[in-house]
Amino acid sequence: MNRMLCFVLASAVCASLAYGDDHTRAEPATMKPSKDFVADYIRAEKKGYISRPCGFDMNHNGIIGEPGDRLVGDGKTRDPDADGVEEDILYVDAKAGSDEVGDGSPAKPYKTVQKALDAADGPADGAEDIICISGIFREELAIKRSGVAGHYLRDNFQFPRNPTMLIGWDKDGDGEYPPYDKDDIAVLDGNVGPNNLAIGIRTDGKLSNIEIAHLTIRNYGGLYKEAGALKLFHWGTGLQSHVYVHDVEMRAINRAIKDASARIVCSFWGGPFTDVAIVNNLVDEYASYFCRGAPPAGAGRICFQNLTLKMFGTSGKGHVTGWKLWGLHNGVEILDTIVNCNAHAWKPVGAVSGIGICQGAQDWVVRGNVLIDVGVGLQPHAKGYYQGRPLNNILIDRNVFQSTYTGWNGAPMAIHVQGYPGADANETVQNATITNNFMYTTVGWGGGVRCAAGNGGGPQKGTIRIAGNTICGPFFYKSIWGPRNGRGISILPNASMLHKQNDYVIENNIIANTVEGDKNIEIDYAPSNLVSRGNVYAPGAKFRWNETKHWVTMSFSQWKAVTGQDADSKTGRPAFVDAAGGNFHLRPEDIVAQGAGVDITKTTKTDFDGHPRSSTHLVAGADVPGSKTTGKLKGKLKCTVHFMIK
Ligand SMILES: [Ca+2]
Ligand SMILES: [Ca+2]
Ligand SMILES: [Ca+2]
Ligand SMILES: [Ca+2]
Repeated sequence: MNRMLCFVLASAVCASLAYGDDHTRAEPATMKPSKDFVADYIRAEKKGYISRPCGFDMNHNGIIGEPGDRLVGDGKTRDPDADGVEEDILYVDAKAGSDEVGDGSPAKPYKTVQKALDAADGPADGAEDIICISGIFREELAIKRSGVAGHYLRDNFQFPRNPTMLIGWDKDGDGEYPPYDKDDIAVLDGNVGPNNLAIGIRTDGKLSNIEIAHLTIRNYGGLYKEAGALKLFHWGTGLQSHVYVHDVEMRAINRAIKDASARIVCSFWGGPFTDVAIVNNLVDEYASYFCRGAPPAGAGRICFQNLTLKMFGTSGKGHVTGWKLWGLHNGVEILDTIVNCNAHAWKPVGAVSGIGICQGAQDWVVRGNVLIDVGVGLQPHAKGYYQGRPLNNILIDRNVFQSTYTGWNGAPMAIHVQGYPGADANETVQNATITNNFMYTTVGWGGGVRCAAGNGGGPQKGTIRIAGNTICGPFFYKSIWGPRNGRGISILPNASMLHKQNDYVIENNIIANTVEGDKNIEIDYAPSNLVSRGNVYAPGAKFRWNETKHWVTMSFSQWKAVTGQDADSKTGRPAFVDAAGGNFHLRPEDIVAQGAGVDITKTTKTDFDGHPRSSTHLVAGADVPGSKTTGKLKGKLKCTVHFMIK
């Protein structure tokens, strides 16, 4: 267990010292968003968890919730996937069931879920086991049987075809499942029973082809290690695969815990495992970690999509994290998900981080998410946990970062690319691409994008690209010396770093501070291969370049002269739809960002909305107005996974 490793990632508190001593500036007046763009966007674009009557696709045709998909666990249908094989369906009723005289039929259900899980006979008979539960249960469950091997493709992702299922019982037979159907109840409640881990796979080790759906898991997370809602992976030989969790509401998990690192809502300890889909689930007011672990070599094809995470800490103590994953896995996607620090509800907050992509991880896509008062951190080194390879091929695309919490004692950042002077050349971030994001704050960015990439062991490889983003101020943070100027983009590796990252591309961004003196770009050395072009900066924007004194800044014209960059960049204030409300789409009449920029279609094919970018109709910033042909997710929830092939 990597328990010493409690690094605060992108959002919070530890950066003020590293930033050095800026000159003091006035703290900006706190503004409220004039209109809640983020809330509208979440609804319109179907971000996060959406409670729905049926999340099953039993006939594997890629369409969820059709009439034929709603027969599983209805108390009648024997072959709910219509494949000609009658499944082993076992029913459990917390009130009317009996473990003594029950037989698992709908007329004579068991009383406990574990009784049904123990009675399931496994995949050898060719019929998968489906456990349907009704009532409130006070159990810690151990799934003991794999499903029948096999998968089908939906949106290019492998889902289990005939899994062992643990699902809510549609007892009223209306084709609507809990928790959406309030007439049906399927709740695992740790508050009135054993409360460490709700569902584990413990007895038989590594199991594959598992589906858990349409349940509520609440009030778990007790005194022992590996407390939480789900621990579905195990160490050992062989590959575990095809685990699918959807339409599960996880509420108040790990709330009483101060020692965070072994308390994980959805544990990713174990491995290797592949083809894991955690899709359309609610994780409401949790503490400690949502997802933590070190998926090793051979692990990958892991998709998180349409989750809503809302944090709730432990009285300002300990730390709360969305994801922290490291190890030699390849291929994780986090899509269309809301990560909400929920800071206003539990202040004073302790240490908080959103998405931590850590040492050894490669081929990640973080796309289309909404991150509220949390950020994304790339942490390639942790002392004592050497992985022997860099963070590589990390794409952070089309996300909304919103920061409105004033309580941080440091420098809020949307994206933090970290680097360590003591790390070797493998413990670094090589290729990372940051595109099409809205970074919006009412209270200040220490750095919208902060980069400290480099290492101490050898020449730094890779390129960090920051292209087509809209980063808006105020740029401001509180240090121990008082309020300071922040930055839109800062490249500030530790001064003692022997091999700093020299390859940066900064293209087509809108960087818009609101207070004169705030810095649009700050770089305290002279990267030998900086490309900066096609950007739109705020009028009066300040810059810093190759200067050890943090308070020394320069004008845009001075910056162009000393860097030799940004000849085709400009200053101006683009016409946003509603900047005060966080909506950084461009108005059609904008003439500042439209027509500015360079061709970035080799870096990114779309804009913030997934609309195509043109190589000739150039626009700076994340939004290309008037471009509306493809790319939006409408209607059904999809798992649109597109892993980069190495
Ligand atoms: Ca279907
Ligand atoms: Ca069947
Ligand atoms: Ca069976
Ligand atoms: Ca129902």
